[in-house]
Order: sequence, then C-alpha cells, then structure tokens
Amino acid sequence: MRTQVAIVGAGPAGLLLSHLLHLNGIESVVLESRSRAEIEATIRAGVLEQGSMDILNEAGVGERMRKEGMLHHGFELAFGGRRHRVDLTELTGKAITVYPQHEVIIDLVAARLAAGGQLLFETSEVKLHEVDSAQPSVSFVHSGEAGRIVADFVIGCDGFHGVSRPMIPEGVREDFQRIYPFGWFGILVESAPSSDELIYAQHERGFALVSTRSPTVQRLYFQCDPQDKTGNWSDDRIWAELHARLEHNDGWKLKEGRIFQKGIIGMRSFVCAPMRHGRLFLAGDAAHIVPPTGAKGMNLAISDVKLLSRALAGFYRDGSRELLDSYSSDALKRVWRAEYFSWWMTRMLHSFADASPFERRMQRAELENVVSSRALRTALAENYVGDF
Ligand code: RFL
Ligand code: PHB
Repeated sequence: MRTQVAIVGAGPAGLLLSHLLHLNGIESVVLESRSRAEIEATIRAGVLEQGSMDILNEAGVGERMRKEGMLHHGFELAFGGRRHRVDLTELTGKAITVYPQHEVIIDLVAARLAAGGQLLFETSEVKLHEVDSAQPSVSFVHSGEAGRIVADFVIGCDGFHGVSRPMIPEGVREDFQRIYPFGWFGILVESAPSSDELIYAQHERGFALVSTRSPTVQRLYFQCDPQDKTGNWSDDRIWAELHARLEHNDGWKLKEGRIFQKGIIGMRSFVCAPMRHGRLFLAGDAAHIVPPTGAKGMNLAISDVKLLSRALAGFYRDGSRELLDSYSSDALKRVWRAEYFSWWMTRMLHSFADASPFERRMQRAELENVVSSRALRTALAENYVGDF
C-alpha cells in the first residue's frame, strides 16, 4: 500500500492531523493498536484551550463541542481554608471549555470515516522502517494479515509508550524527564457538579481537584501514592479524603454520588528533542508529557498537529521544506513553556513528603502571592488559557 502520510496512533493528535491533511487534499492512513470502541471510551483529559477549540472548529468537527462543551470563565484556587477565584476572562479576555477527550475522539473518528478516511483499528506489530530515507515505511498486522505502507512521511502520534520515539537514535535524541513522587486518584461520579467552576485545592493531606464531565457527571481527583491500588480505596474512604481536602468552614459542600470509575495515574514531565528524525515526525504525548495539573496535554497535542499540518501542506503545495525543517524547534518552544507551567502548578499545589517546614511555608507564600497580585494571577491565567 502507498500513501502520502502514514500516521501511527489514533489519539487526538493522529486523528486531527489526518483530518487537517485531508482538508488540504493530502492522503493519509492511520494505524491504531486498539479498537474503535476502546479509544472512544478511554477517559482522559477534559480541558480545551480557546486555541484548541478554534482548530477543531476550523476543521469542521466542533459542532457537538460548541453545543455540549461547558464554557468556563474562571476557576478557583483553594488553600488555607479559603477559596480564591481566578477570573480567566477578565484577566485575559479568553475562556476554556470543558469537553471530554473521548468526545473529541468520537467526533474526529466520525469525521474521518464520513470523509472516507483510512483508519485501521486493532493493528499489531507496528514497525517503522528507514525513517531517515526518502521512502519510509510502516509494517503491521491487521485482521490476521501482514501489511506494509510506503509513505513520504511517517508521523508518530502513538503516545508515550509508542514505537515511534525509539526510532530516533539515542545519540541524536535527548530525553528530559522528571517523575513525581505522587499520582492522581481519579473518579467519575454520577451527580450534578459540586461547583460551577473547577477547584484546584492545596491541602496538607495533598492536592485535590473538582472537575466535571457533564451536567450529571463529576470528575474528581486527589493526590495519592502512585504505587497505591484502587482496591485499597472503598467509596467511603474516597469520600472522607475528598471532604477533608476540599471542605472548609464556608458552607460549600462536595456533592456525593455513585462512583462508577476509579483509576490511578502516575505523574511525569518529559520532553524528547528533537521531535523529528529524517522523515519521521513526532506529535503529542509521543514527544512530551506534562503532569495534568496545568490541563495542557491534549492542547499540546493539538497545537503540534496544527504546526505539522501547515508544514506538510506547504511541502505538498510548492515543495517548500521550510516549515518542516523548523517544526521541531517551533513546537518545542510552546512545549517547554507548557512544561514550565505544568511543573509550576504541580509544585505549587501538591504535598511533597520530603519538603522541609521552610519549603512548606514558601509554597503557601507563593499561593498567597498569586491570589494577591493581579500581575501573577494574569500570568497564571495567560498560561492556563494557552495565551503563549
Ligand atoms: P494518546 O491519546 O495517548 O494517543 C496515542 C494513540 O496511539 C495508540 N498507539 C499505537 N497505535 C499503533 N501502534 C502502536 N505501537 C501504538 N502505540 C500506541 C494508542 O492506543 C493511542 O490510541 O496521545 P495523543 O494523541 O498525543 O494525545 C495526548 C493526550 O491524550 C494527553 O496529552 C491528554 O489526555 C493529557 N491530559 C489532559 N490534557 C489536557 O489538555 N487537558 C486535560 O484536562 C488533561 N487531563 C490528561 C488529563 C491525561 C490524563 N491521563 C489519564 C494521563 C487527565 C488525565 C487523568
Ligand atoms: C479533567 O477534567 O480531567 C481535568 C481538568 C483539569 C485538569 C486536569 C484534568 O488540570
């Protein structure tokens, strides 16, 4: 089989790239190891920056997002027994939308299939070949048969554990990483939202986050030991922990409901540079990971493929390689700023077991500074809405 662009991975990065290329008259094939049902049901991110919404709208896949997504003009920072609002719209003129990642995936898969796009689900043994030659290829097994796609370019959108990044030789690639000594325990709860806006809470027992998925489903997280097991947490124990971290004396109460999903995620910061080797380009989690505290992961995946689709469109339109050559450094500029913001939010809001009493005071002073200073709140808001 021959195509112009072979894409590995049908997450937000791979699917959106395939669709943006299609809109530019460029053919692609997407290879995905999981089933359609599985990718459409995996619960992950929730927050979309304005810029991400703009791209989804421009790509013609924003209709349900505009209808069902919840526009948020601010969020709250809670610490020391009080809640403080960060008014995103007043500070930046922008807002964010809470629209679950799996809904974005559902919309993108539908758009790709409606346009006759080639998505191969449940492919196994995906291997990349000769990515630094003029004719890279990808071999795989699909429906019990071995196949091979020869392409002009191969794009690794296969997430952190994919096969693409290791194709950039170790001497060429530099990996930057920080693994945090905690994880997030995430639950989905059948109940109306406890709050109209997200609440990021710093507490001596650990961080907690109140988010939402729909008018009838809440998404709640709390900091935990990354090695812990969900089986150790009964519903009662989860609620006791969340109440302790989130409720103060101001009368606000966390709404309880049936917990219908529990999971623990590890937290890391990671960047691979460069994001290109020959005719292999990486986008999204394949190249970088941020801890979820800044809500940046899916947004970075989307901004990578925006850059990459323009670069590939330029190449196919008039043979220009300029944007392809600058893709890695262009993408990494934004990636490093998002890495900084996500690390900063994580450091400011989580409990570190080895922090000295002095460091704990500094953490509190930093939060006090942020909520007291319009300049610092503005910097926080600009980063959160993706104004960089
Ligand atoms: P994905 O979504 O991981 O998709 C990669 C796809 O590649 C497939 N794959 C392969 N296919 C073929 N062959 C192989 N060898 C393959 N290996 C892997 C996988 O099956 C998968 O379908 O990467 P992508 O597209 O780069 O998208 C990145 C985002 O998914 C990720 O950054 C976000 O979910 C991160 N994130 C958040 N981001 C935000 O912008 N806002 C948020 O509020 C937010 N909250 C979160 C998050 C991530 C979380 N978790 C679970 C890590 C909250 C959580 C809890
Ligand atoms: C979510 O709703 O899953 C979510 C929201 C904000 C974050 C991380 C995750 O910072």
